[in-house]
Amino acid sequence: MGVERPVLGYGREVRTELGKTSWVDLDPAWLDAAEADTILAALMEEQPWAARPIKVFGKEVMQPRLVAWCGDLPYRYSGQVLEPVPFTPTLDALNRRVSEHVGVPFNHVLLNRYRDGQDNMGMHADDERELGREPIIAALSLGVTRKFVLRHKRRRRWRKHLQLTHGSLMVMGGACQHEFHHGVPKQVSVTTERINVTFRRIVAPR
Ligand SMILES: O=C(O)CCC(=O)C(=O)O
Repeated sequence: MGVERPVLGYGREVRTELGKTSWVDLDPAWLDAAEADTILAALMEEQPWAARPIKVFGKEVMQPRLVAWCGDLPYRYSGQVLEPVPFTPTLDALNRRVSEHVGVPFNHVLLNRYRDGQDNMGMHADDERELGREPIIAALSLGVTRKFVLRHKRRRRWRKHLQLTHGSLMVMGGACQHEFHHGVPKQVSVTTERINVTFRRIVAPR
């Protein structure tokens, strides 16, 4: 089981309790703008960005965004397998820093690149068995601000909207992946790019 209450170090983050057992933390300026710019430019340049298919209700469709990843172990989600890929120096340094900050030894990094507001991520939960019972998921946002939606799985009218800004770090924990779906909706007014770097700990490879 993951660490229940990460001790975050910068003092700006805001915890939102999502009921009794789930929570989300958001530090809107975990990286300052200059550092966020540098990391964004490095990831744009270094990563082998690819469009990949996933299975949605048993049907293969292209993901409406580009992806890249690295990690020591395979990660399976939405009918695809992300095979192990060595960490680049940029992502190794970032992974160590986020792991230390959150207090979880993350070993998998998934990057999503939203080319503009048409690119999006459907509502889903990161509840794969290999992430353990109550996974802590951290996500660094770089580039244009996008809206992030959390929606209760059963009480679907219950929603929370967060604005994920350049350099922000969001952490979801507790029972969040069991009780809530999350996603990044289309925003047609957005014309520039965003990268989201998501940190996971794979504890039980299938
Ligand atoms: O881009 C985001 O903020 C969401 C990423 C996400 O939900 C995921 O990688 O599972």
